[in-house]
Amino acid sequence: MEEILKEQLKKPRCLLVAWPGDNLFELKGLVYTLGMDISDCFWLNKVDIQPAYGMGSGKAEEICAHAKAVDSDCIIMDFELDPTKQRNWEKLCHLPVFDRQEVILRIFAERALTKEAVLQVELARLEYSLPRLSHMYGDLARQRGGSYGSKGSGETQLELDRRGVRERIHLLKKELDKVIQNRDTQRKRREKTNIRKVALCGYTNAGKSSLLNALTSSEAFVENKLFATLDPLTRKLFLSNPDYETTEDFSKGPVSKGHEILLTDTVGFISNLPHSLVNAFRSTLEEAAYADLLLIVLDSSDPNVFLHYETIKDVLKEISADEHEVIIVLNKIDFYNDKGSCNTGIPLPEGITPDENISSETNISSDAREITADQFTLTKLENQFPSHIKVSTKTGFGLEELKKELFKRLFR
Ligand SMILES: Nc1nc2c(ncn2[C@@H]2O[C@H](COP(=O)(O)OP(=O)(O)OP(=O)(O)O)[C@@H](O)[C@H]2O)c(=O)[nH]1
Ligand SMILES: [Mg+2]
Repeated sequence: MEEILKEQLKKPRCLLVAWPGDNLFELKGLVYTLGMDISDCFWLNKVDIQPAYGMGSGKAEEICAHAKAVDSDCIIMDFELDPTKQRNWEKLCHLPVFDRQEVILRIFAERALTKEAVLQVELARLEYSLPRLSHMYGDLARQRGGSYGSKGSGETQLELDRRGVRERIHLLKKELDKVIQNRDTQRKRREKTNIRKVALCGYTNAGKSSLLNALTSSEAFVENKLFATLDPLTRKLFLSNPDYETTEDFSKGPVSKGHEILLTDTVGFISNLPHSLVNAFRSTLEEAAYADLLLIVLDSSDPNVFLHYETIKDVLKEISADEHEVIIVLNKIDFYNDKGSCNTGIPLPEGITPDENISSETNISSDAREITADQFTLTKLENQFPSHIKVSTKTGFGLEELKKELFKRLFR
């Protein structure tokens, strides 16, 4: 009995496969978020693109044998697998084989809660699945999606034939258009009020929703997993005028007590977001493009924070928001010091610039994550972003300073 229970509770194990020199930290985080275990990582020693498997057949056989030797339930590639290669792999290994795009789609499918997110994710999944509709080695009972720890929204649609799927895609697009139009109307209404808008942007799990909650005393969904937020959530925030109490010079007119602004949380950024998802979430991501100022939230305790920053810049460029005024917020500063205060003052070692020596291996997700906040990362961050603001949404450290800075940037 105990054995059966153990077997049922066992997380699916996957073998990760990457190109030479690839950094697997992101895929690992995604895989943990999906509730899977990693049996091993396999780095290819050269790029040798061949039509059948995307690499030589000898290498493909070696990978299949290794997957079985380390007791894997599936194989995940850190690169894109087209439908034909995917089928070839599955025939060769008799294991499910998929790519990071499918991992991300599964995570999004698990997390979509609101109508818009559900529609967007379903559309992205169907577009991804359409060319993959043929069943795994002829077994009609086993179709893609819905196993390995994810509920796989959209699997009912996958049972439809291609035409059915195309019709469903058409319908979804029409429905989404309505939702997007609705949001545009709301946005235009907000624009008319002339109220300033600030968007929280950052890599997934940096603490954007936590910051929104801490600043506005609201309750956006927060979780130590990737892509906790799929919908933009907007809250009002009152910024007091720091000069109101102290000013004695009213010669330039009355000094206001402060101003209300709108603060919007956004979906977390990640590198190489599948194209279908970039399109699907474009309207969500575009909340940042319409803002007057961006708060770029960085997890200062994550050694990969510099790679995250590069990703943020890329995504902002893609949505034409890279010229916006920004404030860099270094969050999770409590990892450095219980009191939340942190002034390392440690100079960088000679010859090291802030961009160099980026640590490449870490698990960014949940339970498996080891916090390795090291002063070196923080010092590099301080050097790269001299006008940053340090905060901890956990201890409240830095929040008042952040509000003052926001006021200064928006109203002076
Ligand atoms: N120690 C510490 N943990 C924090 C802090 N801010 C956020 N966290 C934790 O970081 C995890 C992610 O926080 P979220 O606010 O969900 O992050 P997010 O950027 O909104 O993530 P996505 O919605 O997935 O993009 C949660 O477990 C939070 O409790 C902080 O200042 N200190
Ligand atoms: Mg969030």
